Parts: sequence; C-alpha cells; structure tokens
Amino acid sequence: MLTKNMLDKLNEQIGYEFESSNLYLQMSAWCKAKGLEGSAGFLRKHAEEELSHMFKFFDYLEETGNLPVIPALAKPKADYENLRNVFEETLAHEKFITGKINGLAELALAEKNWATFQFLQWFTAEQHEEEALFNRVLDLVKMIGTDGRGLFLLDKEIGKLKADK
Ligand code: OFO
Repeated sequence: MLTKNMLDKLNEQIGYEFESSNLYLQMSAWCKAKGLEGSAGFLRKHAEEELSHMFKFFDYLEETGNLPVIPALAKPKADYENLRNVFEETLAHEKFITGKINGLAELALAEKNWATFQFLQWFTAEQHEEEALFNRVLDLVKMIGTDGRGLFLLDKEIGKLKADK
C-alpha cells in the first residue's frame, strides 16, 4: 500500500527517468551530427538503459495495484558547446537523479514502507555505478583532451566503454 505522497513521488520519478532517456538520446544525436560516432553510440545505449529504469518504476506501480501516470516531460537541451560540455552535463544530471532516488529512499524509510525501500536499493547501487561511469568519462576527457587528434581518440575510447557499467 503506497501513501498518496509516495505514489506522487514515484510517478514523478517515471518522468525523470523518461527525461534522462530523452536527454541522452538528444545528446547522442548531437554527437552523431558532429561525427563523434563512439560517443553517439555510448549515449544512445545509455538512453535505452534509462528507459529500462522508467519501466522498473512503471511496473512497480502496477504491481502495487496503482495506476502509473506519466507526467509532462521537459524538452531536452539540443545544443552543446563541445564534447566536454556534454559529459559535464551527464554527470550533473546523474547527481540530480541520485538526489531524487535518495529522497525517495528517505521517504520510504520515514513511512516504514519496507517493500518500497527494498525496491529502491537497486537504484541506489545503480546511481553509484552511473556517477562512477560518467566520472570515468570526464577523466578521459581531461587526460586525452578535445583538441585535434585528441578528440578523435577520446571519441574512440568513449565508444569502447560499456554504457551500463
Ligand atoms: Fe542515469 O539512472 Fe536512471 O535516471
């Protein structure tokens, strides 16, 4: 049994996961248009993964006898200064999502809603992995750089990273 507050917050999270997917898909299109195939592929896979997160929340609401209600979604940013800027924004976005997941876990704890608290543990671990992944990408950006041939090499290295690890 979910409280109205918890139900509203879980529905909001469906929107955040959709927005994450749309943001990364839009970023992948920007990369592709710039000829950055490795980064485009990486971000597209990540967009698909975000959609799977959305479905986890969607299914959880149905399994608990509730109606998932998809909220209005924000339009993703379509233009970026450069590849560094793209990945700075992915990390900032993941930190924002981590805050949302932590907020949900805090609410579940306060309400002694152990099933939902348990459900959220997967997302807590996932956020840890995703922040680590995007920190890794930013480390590559710093090490290799985005000038001249560096950009070519950087894009290739990003393309080798697994979007789900
Ligand atoms: Fe990027 O983990 Fe979901 O939003």
